[in-house]
Amino acid sequence: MTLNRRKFLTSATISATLLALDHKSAGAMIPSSSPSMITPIVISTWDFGVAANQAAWKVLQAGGRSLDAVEQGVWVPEADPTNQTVGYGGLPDRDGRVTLDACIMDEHGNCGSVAGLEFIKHPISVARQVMEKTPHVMLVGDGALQFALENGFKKENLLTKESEKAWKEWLKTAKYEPTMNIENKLYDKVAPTKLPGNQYNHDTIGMLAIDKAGNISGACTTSGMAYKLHGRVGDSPIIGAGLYIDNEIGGATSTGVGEEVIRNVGSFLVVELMRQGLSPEDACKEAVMRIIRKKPAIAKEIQVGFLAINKKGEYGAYAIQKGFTFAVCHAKQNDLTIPGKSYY
Ligand code: SD4
Repeated sequence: MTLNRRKFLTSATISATLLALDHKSAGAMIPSSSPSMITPIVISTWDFGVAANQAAWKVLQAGGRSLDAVEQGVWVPEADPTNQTVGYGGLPDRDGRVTLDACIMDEHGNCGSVAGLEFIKHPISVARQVMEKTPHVMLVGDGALQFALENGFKKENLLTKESEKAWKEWLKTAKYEPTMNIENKLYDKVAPTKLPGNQYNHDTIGMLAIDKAGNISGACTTSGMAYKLHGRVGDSPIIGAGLYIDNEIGGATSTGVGEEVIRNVGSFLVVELMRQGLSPEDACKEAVMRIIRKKPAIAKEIQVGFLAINKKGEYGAYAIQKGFTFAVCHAKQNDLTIPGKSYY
């Protein structure tokens, strides 16, 4: 990808028209005369979304269901011990316990969720089983663990040496800064994925996919805020906050300081705004603006980002701070991370 094209991508809402372009001929960007639906497609938050999307793409390309695609896609960061914000290797809470939050939602409006789940590497799959095997939506803490073990999940230590070391270092001052927006402060100096993991205190993977049948599903999974109070639950496992899918309209997911996303029921809001006719990026922007308008002083200090896709496969993102990235994968593009737009 040339610089010109990258610049173009960063400054334009990515639309079906744009994606119908010939991706090999940078600079010669002639829109296709008949923009069509960009499906199948998968998009996900942050740079680690690139590898996750590739796993999801295998399912989509083979004609599989978007629900399987998003589950298998987010397995990648969940299983990665070097990723200290999702799954195995996630930074612990202030008591040194790795507690995971995840949720999943399908094209029928079915959904499942776990919060504060310990010792299970793939909370997204437990969330899926909550959806498929119980009449409930959400299981938390010990109950979620009990359910996982009863359903064949293996109990594992999720606290890696690196994350334990980072936590012990943190204990020296035990300063809890949930509002810190680290990627913004360091983004200009070094790409986020190049930072030593323990310099992050948050980053969730939210993934949205549309399959060949045109059906939309989403998944969201995280270890939440590093060094949070034990028992704290963020937006990521909460349907409507961290993730929402409406198969008639589209889907949305969020990342950043979960408390503000919950307060504004962020992902549901984005989907409803798309229902009213806003583009995915404009819907994400309006959801971000609600947070900023309600708490301008706090908003300056925190990061919240939304990512959305509509039924046509058009997508967009918007964040309070710069530094938010997302990854896109479809038939013509499979490894690009595009900086999302931001308010500041
Ligand atoms: C939370 N939203 O627990 C999650 C953390 C995170 O990007 O996203 N980070 O509040």
